[in-house]
Amino acid sequence: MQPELILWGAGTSRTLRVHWMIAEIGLDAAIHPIGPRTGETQTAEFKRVNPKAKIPALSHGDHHFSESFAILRYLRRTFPVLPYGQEQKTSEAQTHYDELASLMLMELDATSLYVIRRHADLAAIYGDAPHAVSSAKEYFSAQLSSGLPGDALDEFVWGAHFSELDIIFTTTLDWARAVNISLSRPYQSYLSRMHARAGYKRALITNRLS
Ligand SMILES: N[C@@H](CCC(=O)N[C@@H](CS)C(=O)NCC(=O)O)C(=O)O
Repeated sequence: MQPELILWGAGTSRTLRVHWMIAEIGLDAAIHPIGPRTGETQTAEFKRVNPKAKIPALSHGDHHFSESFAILRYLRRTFPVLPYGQEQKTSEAQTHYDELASLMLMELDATSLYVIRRHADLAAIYGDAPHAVSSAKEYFSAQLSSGLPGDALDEFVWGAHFSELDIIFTTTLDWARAVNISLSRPYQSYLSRMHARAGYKRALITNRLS
């Protein structure tokens, strides 16, 4: 019997990432749609899964994982359904993957979008800091256009095949749009292509908070 797969979390762009990968691979997972800042991440049951008390998290049998990117990689590796292209297998391509992942997670997500979330939406907790918010928006745009120029963006963000980096990049751009960071046409076209994927559409449904 296969170990049970449980996805913990719904309602955020980070949880959407895991819902999307599960849909792309076609996995049958139980979903516990606990939401952010509802107290549901603070239960003893959930802290046994993720002591950091954050969503998303994934249980696979007795194994528990956190961090959206790590979970995407785990799922892709464990259920090898999504193909790799030859162009993605070289050492140079793998290093480019690492570069893109670092840019998306560290510069675009943590340094820019999460600063905006903390000091705008969550200002009551972390402090109102309009200058930090406006400079984080400028920083996002500068890092995006220099690290991932729109005119160099092909069908997918890495190589000629869909990958977990498309999931990270799409959810990052969606989040940027939601906080009114304007995106130039090539990024918007990329988003339209990704939004048309069946896996993305399915994930929007399963990621809803019940
Ligand atoms: N780097 C983590 C970030 C996870 C994270 O910060 N999750 C937030 C929601 S987006 C959370 O669970 N916060 C605690 C809470 O809302 O109770 C990841 O990518 O998975």
